[in-house]
Amino acid sequence: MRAEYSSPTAMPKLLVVDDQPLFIQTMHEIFRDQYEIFMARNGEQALAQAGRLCPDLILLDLNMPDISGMEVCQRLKQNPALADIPVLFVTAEEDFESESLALEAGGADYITKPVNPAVVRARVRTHLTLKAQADQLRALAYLDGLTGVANRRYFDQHLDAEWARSQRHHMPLSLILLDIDFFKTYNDHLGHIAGDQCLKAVAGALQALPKRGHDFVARYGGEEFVVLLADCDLPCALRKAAALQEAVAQLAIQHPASTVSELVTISLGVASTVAGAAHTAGELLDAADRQLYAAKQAGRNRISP
Ligand code: GH3
Ligand code: MG
Ligand code: MG
Ligand code: MG
Repeated sequence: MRAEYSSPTAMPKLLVVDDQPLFIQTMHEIFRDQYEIFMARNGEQALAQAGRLCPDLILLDLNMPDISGMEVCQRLKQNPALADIPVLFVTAEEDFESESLALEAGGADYITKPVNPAVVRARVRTHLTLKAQADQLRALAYLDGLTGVANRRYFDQHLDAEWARSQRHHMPLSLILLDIDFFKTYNDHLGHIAGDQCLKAVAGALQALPKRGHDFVARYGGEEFVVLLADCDLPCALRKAAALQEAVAQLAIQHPASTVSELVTISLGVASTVAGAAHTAGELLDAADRQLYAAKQAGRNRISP
């Protein structure tokens, strides 16, 4: 799942794929007032454009000289980053066998040429609405409402998947658990609204750090966050932890009630599969939790080990 959604105010992006320039022209005339139109003349171009633009919807011809529309659709559906884009086939093939195969391949709809402008418009609108609703539901299910980072449920799923992947490929996996220091007194002194703003700012700083391929930030609970680092050993994770601590320091949020700094600080616990020899994903989490506790005990605003 992508954690980013196109803004509802932006014009939706339509990718029109057809080997006939005249057909692309027709679609352009039908849709240009409501959507941003991109075009591709063959399957290869379609896949490249889809990857680059991540369009909101694709109108896809079935018969094209190089890669067939069917294969383009299958390849889109195999790519997790593109699989959710609705693909509407638009074709002169009127037989039910082509139609059922196209729907089997993951097509959301099947429209026959010559198209009726009102019908194709209505179908496109329907599929865009369904897509927007699905995106909203996914955001509700997987993202934390306050901070916008992944929630605990998404993290739990992701941890299981990354644990399995690291075992399969014999790669290290590391985890950083971090917690805002003296956050209760922050709330007590400045109020809950300021507390919420502080949580948002900290989450934003964690998320904004440059990421390697599979780094994953989630809100673990209250004022606790977790960062999962795939293919990263303990020294790598400790460097990342130092960067996170520095990123929060750079926010320079005043904390009048803290006894370790005049600014908001975090404590971080780091655990890694190789160094800690955890046998399950749960053991890795427990190890990071023990390290976080150690960082708190040692005086806060620090990284353990
Ligand atoms: P420590 O340094 O040991 O972590 O102390 P602490 O005060 O940060 O820890 P404690 O667990 O006692 O307090 C956590 C506080 O976080 C209490 C709770 O009200 C606050 N908190 C949790 N979630 C939210 C939230 O969504 N918004 C706000 N404003 N506060 C929250
Ligand atoms: Mg064609
Ligand atoms: Mg705390
Ligand atoms: Mg806490």
